[in-house]
Amino acid sequence: MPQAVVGKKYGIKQMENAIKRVKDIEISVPIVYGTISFWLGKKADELHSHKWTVYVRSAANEDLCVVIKKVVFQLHPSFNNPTRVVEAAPFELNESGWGEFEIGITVFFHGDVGEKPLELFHHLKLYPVDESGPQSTKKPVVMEAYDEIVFNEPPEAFFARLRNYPAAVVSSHTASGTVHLSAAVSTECMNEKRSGDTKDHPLGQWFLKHSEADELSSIAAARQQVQSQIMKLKQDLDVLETEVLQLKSSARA
Ligand code: SLL
Repeated sequence: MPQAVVGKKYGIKQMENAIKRVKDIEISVPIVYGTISFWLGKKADELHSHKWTVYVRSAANEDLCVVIKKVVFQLHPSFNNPTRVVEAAPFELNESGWGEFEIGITVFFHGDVGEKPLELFHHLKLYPVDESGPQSTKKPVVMEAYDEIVFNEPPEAFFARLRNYPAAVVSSHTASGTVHLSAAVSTECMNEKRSGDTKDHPLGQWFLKHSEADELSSIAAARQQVQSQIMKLKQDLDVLETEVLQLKSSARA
């Protein structure tokens, strides 16, 4: 295999040419990334009002280690060693702190995936959006985002490893349309002691559902809310315009 020389255009090109890709195949890996944070209540001190977990998980809670080699979480500079590297699934990090900030999440794939690292950002939320109610130590604040990592025309070696992997949806685009190929359970990526899946995760009860139907209904609800706000603003505007007219006519009188 030709040697790739990083930074030299020619070397990289050679390397790319050496990878054989599977035509008409797309692999999609649905993922969820986010944070779950608990208020510490009586145990809180000035620097640690909340404990929280940031994670990247499979939307189906399967083990992601077949695809992901490591995840780097970039924390706020006020933390000790703010660059945290997690090299095994589940890709998550537990911390405690006092403030909200943007967490950088860099997902590195295995070499045979043939893709550059994926950069994600997630806003750590400690306080509920509706801050009127009392904080609770039992009910956490959960913020999650759903996404799909899509590998188009994957390298052959990666495809061979992944085609029976339950967290991946393999589609074949042919002239007759898109076919979802069946997925069987793979034990390829179990580490000796435990699986890296998140099916029995201690925080599992707080994980959100991210089906397409859920997404659509929350979009519909948000749209309705915006519509009713627009209506209210229009009514307010009407009232103000009437007042302006009245003031103008009384000024003329
Ligand atoms: C804010 N801009 O002012 C944000 C910064 C930083 C939070 C939040 C550190 C904890 C530790 C920590 O929670 N930093 O030192 O262990 O709200």
